Amino acid sequence: MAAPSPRSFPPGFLWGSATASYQVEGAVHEDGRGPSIWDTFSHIPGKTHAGDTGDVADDHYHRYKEDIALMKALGLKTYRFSIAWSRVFPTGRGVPNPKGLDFYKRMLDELHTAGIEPYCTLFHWDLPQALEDKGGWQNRDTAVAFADYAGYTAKQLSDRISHFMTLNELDSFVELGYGTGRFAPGLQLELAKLAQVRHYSVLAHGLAVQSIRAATKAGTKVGVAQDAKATAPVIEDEANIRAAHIAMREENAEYLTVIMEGKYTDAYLKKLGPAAPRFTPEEMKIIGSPLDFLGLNCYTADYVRAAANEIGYEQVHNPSSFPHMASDWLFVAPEAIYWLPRLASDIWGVKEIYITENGCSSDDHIAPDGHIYDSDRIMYLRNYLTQLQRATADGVPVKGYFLWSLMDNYEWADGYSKRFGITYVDFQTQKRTPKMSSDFYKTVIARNALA
Ligand code: PNW
Repeated sequence: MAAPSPRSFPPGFLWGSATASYQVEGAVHEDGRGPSIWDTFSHIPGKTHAGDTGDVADDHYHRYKEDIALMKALGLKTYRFSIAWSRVFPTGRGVPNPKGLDFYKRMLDELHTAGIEPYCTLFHWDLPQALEDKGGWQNRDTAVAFADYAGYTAKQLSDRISHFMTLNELDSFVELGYGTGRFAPGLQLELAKLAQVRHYSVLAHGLAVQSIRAATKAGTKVGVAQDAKATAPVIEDEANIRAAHIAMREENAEYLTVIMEGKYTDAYLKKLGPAAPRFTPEEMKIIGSPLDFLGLNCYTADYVRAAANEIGYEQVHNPSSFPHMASDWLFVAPEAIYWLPRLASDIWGVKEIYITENGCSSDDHIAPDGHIYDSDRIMYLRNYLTQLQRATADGVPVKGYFLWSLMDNYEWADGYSKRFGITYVDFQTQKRTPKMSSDFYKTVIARNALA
């Protein structure tokens, strides 16, 4: 037992790591898996870094036992993974493919043997291509199909999993997939159509909350994993903190706020004007279905300050000298992980929060002695965990933390050029080598504290 430290986390704090199906599994043609939009997109020349695809990725589909051994060596209490919809329903709906679920059952059994608690995400962006062919998230039917798949899958796995998340990062797959086109399916919709896609994404979440509840055994907990904008006060004084509260609701109006409140904010609808989504009161009730826990993915902050304008805040944009990690969007803003759960708990009274992702990319290299000295990742993690400890010490109900990621993997449009793992993966040989940050994280877990 580690001695209590002033920088301890609460007893029983759940230390974990996270991955996602398309980023690690590979085996894209195996056991009846149907194609997803990421198979299609990544094979279109010019869409991803160096034409990289997830065809093989970490070959986790075959190496999951080795990967769970890595988790065990770290002392992980929990592991967040996602299910590939098109393994379970190769065309998104209809007749299920039992071989697809068998893989997850094997993997879950191995986790349980290792004493690691699984947290399951039902959608981490790999939409079945057959559904995209019918309009994808532009089609309301996709939300219904998702709820059917989620309910079926949760029922099949209810004996092995007690925590389910519906969707991962709604704004990433909607805004980047249907807005800028940087992610699959690579569309650039006009604002009104995009706002309708946003609406169907939150509707899919709400419908799935209901179908998972109906299908699983009592005590099963349902949540979401959302990278809500962390509207941190640029200076922590009363006026700016008040501004951060307002900003948190408004900057997250299209996703987290509507999920928590079952209502779009007036300012959001006004801003969209004629491009506002079409919705019914019944849909809004479904979207606002109460959750058992809230998962927040946290990478960086959106700094705000008080302003004497109509809305009461303004964003403070980072100057070009603001430090960032290997990914140029990943500004180092440790207070994000204090303010994000704190504001969610203050505003919506959330009682159970998990940081479902936090981590960073680094230009990792193997040193002549075979080690990977990722001191910048350790710096990043130490600073974020210090702020997370500050949150728990202030009574913010954060129950666990999932480091992104257990190992280097397929970083979407950036392919294999950005490494987020605390384990180095040689993508030629599939050899895994824990980085120095693994040692750091192992120490934090063992002590349940920062030094
Ligand atoms: C999250 N951006 O994605 C995802 O949930 C993971 O799948 C991903 O690997 C991880 O964070 C690291 O990127 C994001 O460009 C991808 O702003 C891109 C952005 C943000 C989040």
